[in-house]
Amino acid sequence: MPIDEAEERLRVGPPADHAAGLPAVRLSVTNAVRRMGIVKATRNLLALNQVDGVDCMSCAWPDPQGKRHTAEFCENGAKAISWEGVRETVEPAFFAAHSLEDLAGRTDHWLEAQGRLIHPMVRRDGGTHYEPISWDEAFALVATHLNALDGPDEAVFYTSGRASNEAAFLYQLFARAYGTNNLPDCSNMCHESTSAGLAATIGIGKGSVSLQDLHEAELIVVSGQNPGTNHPRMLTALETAKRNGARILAINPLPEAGLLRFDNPQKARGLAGRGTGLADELLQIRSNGDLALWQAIGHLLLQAPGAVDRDFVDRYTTGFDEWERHARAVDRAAVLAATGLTWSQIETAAAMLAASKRTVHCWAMGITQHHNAVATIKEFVNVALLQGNIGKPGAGLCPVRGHSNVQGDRTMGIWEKPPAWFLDALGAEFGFAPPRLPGHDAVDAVKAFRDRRAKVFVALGGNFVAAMSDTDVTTAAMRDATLTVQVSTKLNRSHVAAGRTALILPTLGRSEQDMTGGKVQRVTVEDSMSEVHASRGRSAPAGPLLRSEVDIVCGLAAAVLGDRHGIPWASFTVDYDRIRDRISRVVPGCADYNARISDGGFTMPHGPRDSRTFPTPQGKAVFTVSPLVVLEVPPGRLVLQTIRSHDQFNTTIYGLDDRYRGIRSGRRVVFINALDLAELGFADGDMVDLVSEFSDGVERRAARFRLVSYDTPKGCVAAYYPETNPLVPLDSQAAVSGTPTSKWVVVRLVVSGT
Ligand SMILES: Nc1nc2c(c(=O)[nH]1)N[C@H]1C(S)=C(S)[C@@H](COP(=O)(O)OP(=O)(O)OC[C@H]3O[C@@H](n4cnc5c(=O)[nH]c(N)nc54)[C@H](O)[C@@H]3O)O[C@H]1N2
Ligand SMILES: Nc1nc2c(c(=O)[nH]1)N[C@H]1C(S)=C(S)[C@@H](COP(=O)(O)OP(=O)(O)OC[C@H]3O[C@@H](n4cnc5c(=O)[nH]c(N)nc54)[C@H](O)[C@@H]3O)O[C@H]1N2
Ligand SMILES: [Mo]
Repeated sequence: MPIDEAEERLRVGPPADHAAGLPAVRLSVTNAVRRMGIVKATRNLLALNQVDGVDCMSCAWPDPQGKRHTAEFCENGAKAISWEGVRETVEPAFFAAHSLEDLAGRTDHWLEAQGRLIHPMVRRDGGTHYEPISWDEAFALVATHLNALDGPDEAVFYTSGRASNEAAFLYQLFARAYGTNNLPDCSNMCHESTSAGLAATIGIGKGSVSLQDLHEAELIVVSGQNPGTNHPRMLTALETAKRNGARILAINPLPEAGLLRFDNPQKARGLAGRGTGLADELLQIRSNGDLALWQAIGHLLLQAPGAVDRDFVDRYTTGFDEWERHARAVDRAAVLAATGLTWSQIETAAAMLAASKRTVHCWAMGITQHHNAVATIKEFVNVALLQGNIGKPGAGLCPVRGHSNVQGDRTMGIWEKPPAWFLDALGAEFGFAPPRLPGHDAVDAVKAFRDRRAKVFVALGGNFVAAMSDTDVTTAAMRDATLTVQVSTKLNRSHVAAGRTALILPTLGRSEQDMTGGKVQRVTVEDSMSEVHASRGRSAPAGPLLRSEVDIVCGLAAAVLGDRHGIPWASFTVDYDRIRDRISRVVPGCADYNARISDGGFTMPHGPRDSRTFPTPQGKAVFTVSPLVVLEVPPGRLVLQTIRSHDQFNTTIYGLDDRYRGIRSGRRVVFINALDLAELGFADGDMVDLVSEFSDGVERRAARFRLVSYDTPKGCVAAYYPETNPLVPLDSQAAVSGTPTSKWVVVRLVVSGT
């Protein structure tokens, strides 16, 4: 990946001790006006997250019920909507002037900063440039390729979590009617471990809380999450909970600003001071120490008077005795080695849990992107079950999702391993026999292209090449595809590292008015707390040729399938209510879909949350036993975690600053403990290359990072993604979920250029 020249101006200052406040408001508004102009900025920002407004695309945090603020958005939501609403457009002339080779030499930031894609483009086999193509010809080209494959499993249909429920439902229908379950999505790299861990224990792969539960909690545990940057509106909920008397326990290797204090920009009081203190305790745990920590906490809770909800355990769970035996025998030395904490710190945490009758457990990527992520999540569940913290007000499990509709996409059937009942319902509704073999997840998809078992890649959004692990392997694999099709809003690495024939199909963003079929259409999304609601774009589309995702999926499906199975693709584009009628008959919990979203939305059913019914094979919630494995790091090596800066959305780099961590004008930094610097013979400011070491014997390298002395546990370093993705081996995956271990990469540092 090319390196930004601006990196030369990289400056490092002290990290912030609190999040948001006045700078956040000022930045979000000036940014929006600069990118969109004042009229569009005002219209878009005021519609964000309002009833009948635009659902923010920056994260999956829910909107408050009832009264909302006039400005119901955060700094990063404003960035996301401004980034979509930019005035710049990428015309066909741009592609005539820039060959693929030229584009390959540009940075990710530069590519996206060119503006909105507005014309369908094709790179023909052997061509050096993208050229314009008509929609009809583009659809026909896809049909020719897909219908010439030896079998439907040679095609892969990827989805990024921004797609609406309507687009996602039709897209999986298209893939399955074509004949494959090859439906990898960004969840495979994100919360897949959560879905696996929760399904195995409480019977449903989704969180069990509402916003109100956070407000009413006595204790909120925030593990492996940086809400100040990635879910800023969660800070408002934490602030409310604090005001109601809650305590907060943060578990994170880094003292993230948003976990420490929050200066609420929506309150006048917040504009002046340093706001509300959030975390009462911060455990600076070593990377991947969480499984050990929660086993130790379980052990201590068994001995704490009144900490166990025996009645809940007896009535609603199974497997307790075995878990108890294992928890009582926990290996203290192993816990201390894995966590890097002292026993008394762990006792403090356990005492906070013991004292709380209503605890919410929140978590994100610091938990899910590890080798034993699924086991860790099951251990959260063990402790929640032990204390009866599921299915009562103020308590529960709260995986905090990333992409704004990643949860809804899964509900709509974007899943490479669909359950049989879903396929039965889909087949019955549309009169065909869906394929039954499980499909490829994200990692398997790369391997299938690498090994030439797959040939055509279709992406509904996202930036697969940059988001995936092992960038060099992924890039080579995708370049080998006979056809890649990207439905996109902005130019990115996946358009450059494209197949031999490559299509870019430009689409409307969520903030734009969708007039498909000649009427105003709305779409729906499901947030992290299973609330489904409508989103309606307001601003004029970036270009006259743009089509909605629904329209593009229907165009592709009609061209590829013709009238196979008699699915009325064209009719869906006339009125999205027709799609929702179909969803209501296929997806449980979606009855009366159209009526209920017109009425402000609804909550998807969730047995454990609603009635303490656990849809597991045993009919009860399941205590599970996971062996405590302490991962070894060879001498002189460090564990790298790959994280987001405050100025990016996944692979979209808005700018080169990370205000909260004291970084300006650069991204190629490695945060490292001062003791490691000294031990390894380096100093703050030195330039190094990172070399990752893995059991396959391959040494992967990423060049030119500046070392930054930082408050991170000894042995644990951090650097930004996607620059570090070349270091994550494709085979380095979480057990069971297959998620790339983006938070556990063993590296050594070498002096740059040697
Ligand atoms: N502005 C903005 N918002 C976003 C995104 C974005 O890129 N920008 N991305 C969206 C998406 S798709 C997602 S999934 C979410 C991601 O939201 P987060 O999960 O908050 O994202 P990361 O930056 O990966 O942060 C991981 C956190 O886990 C901590 N951590 C790392 N390893 C461990 C560990 O072993 N144990 C513990 N306890 N903690 C650990 C890190 O120090 C860091 O604070 O945000 C969503 N929202
Ligand atoms: N090393 C490392 N790798 C990671 C992670 C990590 O923490 N560390 N995190 C992982 C996680 S949690 C995730 S979710 C994935 C993210 O993986 P993806 O979802 O694939 O990637 P994004 O960067 O969110 O995709 C950005 C692109 O989406 C397109 N886009 C934006 N809006 C729209 C829209 O409305 N419609 C359409 N069709 N396209 C749109 C634009 O063209 C933009 O360039 O990355 C994963 N990769
Ligand atoms: Mo994500």
